[in-house]
Amino acid sequence: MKNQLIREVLNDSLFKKFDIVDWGCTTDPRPVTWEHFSAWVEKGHNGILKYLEGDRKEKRESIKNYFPEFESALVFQFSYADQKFALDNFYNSSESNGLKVAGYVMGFDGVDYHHVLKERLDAIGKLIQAVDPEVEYKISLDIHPVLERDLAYRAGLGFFGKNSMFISKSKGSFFLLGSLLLSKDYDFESKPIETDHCGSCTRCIDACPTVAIDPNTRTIISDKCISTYTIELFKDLGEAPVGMENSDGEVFGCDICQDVCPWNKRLLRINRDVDREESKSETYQSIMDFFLKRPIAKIIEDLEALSNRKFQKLFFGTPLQRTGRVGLLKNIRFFSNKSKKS
Ligand code: B12
Ligand code: SF4
Ligand code: SF4
Repeated sequence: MKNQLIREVLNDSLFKKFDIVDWGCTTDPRPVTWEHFSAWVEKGHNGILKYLEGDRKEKRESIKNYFPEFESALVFQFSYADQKFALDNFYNSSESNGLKVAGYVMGFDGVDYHHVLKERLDAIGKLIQAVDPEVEYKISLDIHPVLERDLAYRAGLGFFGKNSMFISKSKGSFFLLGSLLLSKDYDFESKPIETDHCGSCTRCIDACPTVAIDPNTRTIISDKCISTYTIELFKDLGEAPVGMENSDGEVFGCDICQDVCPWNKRLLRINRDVDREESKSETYQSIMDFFLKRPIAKIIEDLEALSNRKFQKLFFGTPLQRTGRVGLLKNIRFFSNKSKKS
């Protein structure tokens, strides 16, 4: 009975409201790719991402290490594909200054998805608790010690691409994953495990400017990845990944290995008639106006003149806060130096 009522809560209008393009469930707390992940860390491929080592690595071996009451997970795919494609239209326009931020940055009106999706997941958790007050839940959203791609795989939502992205045949890869870990199993119908759909394609591997994809293991060598350098490295230590000079203005995150993927191109093609407008939100526009439309020299001048505190205030609640003023200056100077050299 409760199963039925909760199933009714998880309805299409809720999913539409929250940009959820697919969802699934799994009851197994143990990742099937644990050995794969562990070997990646043992090889040191996590690089500067020290939070994936030691205890925090071990915790990922079972969801029960994070949430002992775990009985099932509801895994959601939150799409930002439309805003990503609108952003690409902007990059191709004469208004663009040539700098790029990753699609997910602008995908939630310029607001940090950790805030937006946490609210959505909490709202769903509360709806479930309204039906079953005894159920407890915990959120898994990026920063929690859960192998999220593995969880989504077990929920039958897609496959692991050679670019290491979790890909859905019908939704591409421009979505984020977020899950509700529940202390009960409602016995929802499960989806079959998806098979690999990369075939002989190597487009992502060929397109990665820094050769960060290890084709044998389908993993990323973190320190070579532009995403790591531009988001996770907050100081200017003078060493950008070799090959970054061949990238295309990526100053916060990188979408290159997804842009070339046929599964995203297909999504764009089948939805070609969708009217994609840029968000009108103030936060979105403030990032566009400051970073993506003005001459690069002027951006550098303004960032140099700002205090760290003022920067944090200006970009409060956006993904850019993570890297901060100094980290962004490092990234933007890289492209300024590059264009001076060429
Ligand atoms: C650390 C991290 C990073 C690191 C390392 C990325 C990486 N690929 O390992 C850096 C900073 C580089 C990064 C970059 C990005 N990230 Co990130 N990141 C994470 C984080 C926190 C952990 C990932 C991790 O453990 N990596 C280690 C590898 C070994 O594990 P994995 O990525 O889960 O990959 C699994 C599959 O590769 C699988 N597998 C694949 N092939 C095969 C083959 C065999 C035989 C087997 C057994 C297994 C297997 O096994 C792995 C272990 O489960 C997750 C959130 C989370 N808690 O999981 C987000 C996450 C993976 N990131 C995400 C995003 C959006 C990005 C970026 C697109 C952001 C951007 N635009 O710049 C890029 C994409 C780069 C890329 N091509 O992967 C999303 C991905 C959503 C999706 N559709 O896949 C996640 C899930 C966050 C979220 N909640 O949505 N990220
Ligand atoms: S995100 Fe960019 S740098 Fe990282 S693996 Fe993909 S293409 Fe290479
Ligand atoms: S570009 Fe090709 S090889 Fe890479 S993830 Fe997409 S389908 Fe797989």
